[in-house]
Amino acid sequence: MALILHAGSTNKNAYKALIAAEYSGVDVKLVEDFQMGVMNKSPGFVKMNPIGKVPVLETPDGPLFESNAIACYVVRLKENNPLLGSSLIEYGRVEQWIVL
Ligand SMILES: N[C@@H](CCC(=O)N[C@@H](CS)C(=O)NCC(=O)O)C(=O)O
Repeated sequence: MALILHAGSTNKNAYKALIAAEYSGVDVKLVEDFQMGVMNKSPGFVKMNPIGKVPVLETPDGPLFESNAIACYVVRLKENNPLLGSSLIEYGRVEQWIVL
């Protein structure tokens, strides 16, 4: 079953998770008919992210916010995912691009 990502379809921060998902073979879908400034301010959304910002990913273990954290979570869902690197220098290089 797909993990649901809360954000609009043109949100650049949501693209990080969607691209990571595509490269990792993980099923992530944007929530339908997202309306910025409306849905992300609803009580249900604020329970998922108290600062009311997108993206937020619904996971089986609860919601996750911050796009970099979401992208890393998605990548780690695939065992031995080469996107994570396989040596200290590769881990560092992955990290350096994530925090930019
Ligand atoms: N550092 C956050 C930034 C989140 C963020 O600023 N999202 C904007 C849209 S790109 C937002 O939800 N703005 C709505 C608001 O501030 O009310 C991330 O990478 O997820």
